[in-house]
Amino acid sequence: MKILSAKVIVCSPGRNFVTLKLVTDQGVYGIGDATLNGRELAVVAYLENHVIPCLVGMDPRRIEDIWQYLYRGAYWRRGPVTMRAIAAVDMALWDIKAKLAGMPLYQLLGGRSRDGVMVYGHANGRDIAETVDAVGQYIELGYQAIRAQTGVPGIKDAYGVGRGSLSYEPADAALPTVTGWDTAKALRHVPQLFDKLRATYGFEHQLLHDCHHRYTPREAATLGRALEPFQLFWIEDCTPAENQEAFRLIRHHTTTPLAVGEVFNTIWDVKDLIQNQWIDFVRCSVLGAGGITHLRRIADLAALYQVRTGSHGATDLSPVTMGCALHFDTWVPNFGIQEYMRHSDATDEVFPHDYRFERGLLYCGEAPGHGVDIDEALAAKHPYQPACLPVTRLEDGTLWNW
Ligand code: EZ4
Ligand code: CO
Repeated sequence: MKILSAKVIVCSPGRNFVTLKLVTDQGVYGIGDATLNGRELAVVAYLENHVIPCLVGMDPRRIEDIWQYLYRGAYWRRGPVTMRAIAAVDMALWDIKAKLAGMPLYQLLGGRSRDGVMVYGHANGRDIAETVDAVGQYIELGYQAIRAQTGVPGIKDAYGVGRGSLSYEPADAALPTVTGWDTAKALRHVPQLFDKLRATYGFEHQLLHDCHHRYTPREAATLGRALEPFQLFWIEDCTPAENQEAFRLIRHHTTTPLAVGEVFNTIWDVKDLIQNQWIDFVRCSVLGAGGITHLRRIADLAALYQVRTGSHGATDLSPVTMGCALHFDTWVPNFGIQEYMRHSDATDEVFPHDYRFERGLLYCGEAPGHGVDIDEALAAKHPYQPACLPVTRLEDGTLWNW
């Protein structure tokens, strides 16, 4: 059995997606997601110039060997471009293998560990009152877990705040939008949001908050302590994690659960965090961390240290990644939670899928494979639109972490 051909499909049904399609000589095909938000065309070039020429003619059943070939064989290891290209191939190969077996993907991973997958939605508002209303809307939709972000007085476009609707799309312009940040203001304001949310809705629902790499370790520890009375499910990316040891200080000063990992590419990015139990949730995704083959290694390491998964699932991860993630989450024993930022109707139409939302849980389908396809004719009607993530500057003009 051979990979006959491969192609990269770039489309923009409301936002950009890069999709890989692998076709075998037996007619079975597989689909993978290769989207790298704001840097999409770098992965397209990597796949077209450096991966696809090697893949054609290979045996698609050799998933592990192909993974090693693309990782070790590149000599240049890791990084978001390489690892997303590998992830796309890996998703497509698992899709093919599961279709050949006539089974939904989770069966190949080891079978079902749960009925459905708890997801969290994104509530946001320009001020605390708007965010409280937005959380209420998610509760009415049946969500059990909700991430809450709010505008902060004196900060221009604080992270995670949309422009008048429930969802928000950070990659909003062809060149980066400039947003603002002020840690002192955020540290005073964010605890007031969660105080109000608990006073309004009680403690039944899980509440989460994304700090988006903005705080220093000491500031993050201060925030974690201030939020302890409100019993959050986690604070996410509370400090940048190139230096994993930065989490030691935070961990030793607060019992608020810590989550990190959406920008990580490999197990090496989380090794110290996991082995020292400095975090509670590892947020690597199938797309970001080299596909199912590599993510299961991360999850297995995490399980040894009672760290649970909390897969990244923003709108820049296509329905293909969501399909793979839900099969993975349905199997993985140390599952924590799955992020679920709903895709637009236009995106859902381009990527027909069989997962479904019910009472706060997502359920993967039972179709053979990962259950997500691409309608190529429809995709062709949505051509690529350059779109960048924003940058952040402090009040004095200093560039900060977006
Ligand atoms: O900013 O995926 O938890 N979710 C997030 C996302 C990220 C985007 C970046 O492409 O932090 O909204
Ligand atoms: Co995040």
